[in-house]
Amino acid sequence: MMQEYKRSVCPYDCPDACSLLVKVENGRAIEVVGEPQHPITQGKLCPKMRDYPATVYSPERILTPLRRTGAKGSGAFTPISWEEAIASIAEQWRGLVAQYGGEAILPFSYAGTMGVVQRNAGHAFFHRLGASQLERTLCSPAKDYGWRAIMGGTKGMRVQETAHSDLIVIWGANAAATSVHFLHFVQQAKKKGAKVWLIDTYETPTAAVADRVIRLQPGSDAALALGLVRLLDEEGLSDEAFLEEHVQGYEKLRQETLPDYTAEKVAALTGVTPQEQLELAQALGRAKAPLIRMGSGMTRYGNGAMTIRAILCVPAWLGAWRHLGGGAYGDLSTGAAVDKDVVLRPDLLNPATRSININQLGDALTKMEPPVRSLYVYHCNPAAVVADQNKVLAGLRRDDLFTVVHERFLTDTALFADIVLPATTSLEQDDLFTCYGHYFVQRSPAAIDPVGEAKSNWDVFRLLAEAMGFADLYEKTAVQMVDAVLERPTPWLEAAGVEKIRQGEFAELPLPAEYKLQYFTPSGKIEVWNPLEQEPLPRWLPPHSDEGDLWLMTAPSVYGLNSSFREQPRLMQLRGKMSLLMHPADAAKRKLQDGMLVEAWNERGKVLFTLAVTDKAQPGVVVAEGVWKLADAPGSNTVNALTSQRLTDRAAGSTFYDTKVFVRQGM
Ligand SMILES: Nc1nc2c(c(=O)[nH]1)N[C@H]1C(S)=C(S)[C@@H](COP(=O)(O)OP(=O)(O)OC[C@H]3O[C@@H](n4cnc5c(=O)[nH]c(N)nc54)[C@H](O)[C@@H]3O)O[C@H]1N2
Ligand SMILES: Nc1nc2c(c(=O)[nH]1)N[C@H]1C(S)=C(S)[C@@H](COP(=O)(O)OP(=O)(O)OC[C@H]3O[C@@H](n4cnc5c(=O)[nH]c(N)nc54)[C@H](O)[C@@H]3O)O[C@H]1N2
Ligand SMILES: [Mo]
Repeated sequence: MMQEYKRSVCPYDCPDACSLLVKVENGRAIEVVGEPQHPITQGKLCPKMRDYPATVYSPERILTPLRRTGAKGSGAFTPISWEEAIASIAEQWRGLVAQYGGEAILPFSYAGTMGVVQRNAGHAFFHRLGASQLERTLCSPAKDYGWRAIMGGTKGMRVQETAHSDLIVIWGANAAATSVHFLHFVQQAKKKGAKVWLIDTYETPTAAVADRVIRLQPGSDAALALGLVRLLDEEGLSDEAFLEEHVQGYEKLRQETLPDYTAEKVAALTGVTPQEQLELAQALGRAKAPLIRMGSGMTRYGNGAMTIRAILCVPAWLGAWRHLGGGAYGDLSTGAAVDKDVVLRPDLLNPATRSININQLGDALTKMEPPVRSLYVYHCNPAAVVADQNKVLAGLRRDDLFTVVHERFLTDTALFADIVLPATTSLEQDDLFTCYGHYFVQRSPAAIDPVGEAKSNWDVFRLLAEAMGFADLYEKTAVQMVDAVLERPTPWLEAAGVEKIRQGEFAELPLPAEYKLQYFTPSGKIEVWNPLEQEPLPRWLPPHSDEGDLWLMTAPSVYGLNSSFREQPRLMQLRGKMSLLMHPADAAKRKLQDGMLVEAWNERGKVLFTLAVTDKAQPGVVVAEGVWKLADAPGSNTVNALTSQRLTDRAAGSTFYDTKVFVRQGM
């Protein structure tokens, strides 16, 4: 019996980007474990990845290309060969390009796999084709924008530093679901006596690690942050020397903004009592190394970027950056470590081609002129994960839309395809991973052969390029592409040790000593006042919000990742029913009972849920965890039928949480 352990990296869209060991026996992956030597993974995996072979060898994997034989969405398909599939796509596209130009075709991808080569495999192809561009702002670009507006190009903190903090505020992150390895460092800090505060809109599973939970009104965080800054001043807890030396415009914020944020006004906006505000301000002000870990929750609103700017005033006022373990971080940016242009080929892009925002697919497919006539979806499931589901589905139903979906499973999107192409999982493909939650880089060689006739993103674009007459763009194999990226190391990657990475070891990108006191902004200071911004000072802005008497939080599930992981029955069992969490007072007001079928509705749609009455929800805010598949839903829609195509204040991001609904008994 041939048995060996192979190195791999978790490909999912998660800040932890775990290093994996795959036990391969006779060519089959029989077990996947976390790499014990990796300082972040620490040998542990989340509940989703503990049985990754159940995903890889799921009986639901698509094994061959398929052609649609019934109505769109019906799921009637027949197997075809790769030759036939590629030839049909090329024929359709040649016709569309000749008649309407390349812009009639829209590529649609997001983050099914995070690797440098496979994630970006289609860019060169679609640039050359002259296809419409996709503005990929589905996740949390407002968070990055807010960071840059205050901190410029300053790098985020190393997650390991969390262990040295004595006061950790987890702000708008359900880390128990979305970043369990960050929680290792929180636990380490707690062992040394650190206190943990959680700021969220409901009592999430992360509350289990928190000493204090603050539940605030959705979209109100900027008011809380500015109120805290004002209280720090009032209590004499501000670090004047730090402000003087390192913070641009702090006097302006003091004079022009802070007087508005009295504890009473903040309480009215946020629902956080003046007493709680004071306790949090005192805890922050008295801590030696206070740390704020920012999730994405408060950034998926019409005021998302401004909210981050306001929150980042708090560590500046505390001088938290001086101390090991102190400061703040959200997503880290390691993208600059590798020269992605080898893959992305921006030189092939005609910048005049139209650009379509990923969050506005519904409008793009139903209203846009000249129309999108073909959609090519890869490693993304827009029918489930993109806002305004009814519009997206209406678009996908169009008979004149030629849709191709490259997928591992028959997702809600794949069900609408004219042609489905089978995709490999990460164990079956070569790639290179940077990440957004720590500073490690690692390559991930294929550990097993493709299951069935599945092909990787890169390999499909090789075939398509050949069929379209530009094979020259895709001469290299995926593994040669990984090598090509590593052959042109940036100085930062060089410093991590390229040879090690080439050999398949993980390596950490180094940060400069004193990195928390060097600010890569035009002034060299933390720019609380940023003259390049239309609004140079942060303030609380109202979110978009809708008609509706309850806020709807469309939060992540511990047992899924966006729409992924439905194929593992164990995880689906742990997830339970597709529920709506509601506070007992809200349920009583509507004469609703636990376990009842209820309908959440607003101007965009209605979705049936099983009601879960719980005081984990606060009055006025209901919660739906996870993105479900239509077939598993009690009604004919899932949660994104309620969310909107509106964008964030900056960076054109998604506003999933900026949603209100009415709720009544369902039928
Ligand atoms: N298990 C699991 N892991 C995942 C994912 C998943 O779906 N499931 N998704 C992955 C992806 S794509 C991403 S981007 C990351 C996301 O990870 P994070 O960036 O950490 O964001 P979330 O954990 O989604 O945080 C959302 C939290 O914010 C809260 N929230 C909503 N509105 C507000 C508000 O106005 N103020 C405050 N303070 N809180 C608010 C929500 O209730 C929720 O608990 O996680 C990744 N990991
Ligand atoms: N209501 C609500 N909606 C949300 C969110 C929310 O919090 N609430 N979160 C949003 C966020 S933060 C994000 S990032 C998006 C994520 O949205 P998506 O990027 O669409 O993520 P997934 O739902 O995980 O779907 C990824 C798909 O890619 C497929 N896949 C995986 N690997 C490969 C591969 O190598 N090749 C190919 N071709 N396919 C592959 C998987 O089978 C899966 O169906 O969802 C967003 N949608
Ligand atoms: Mo995301």
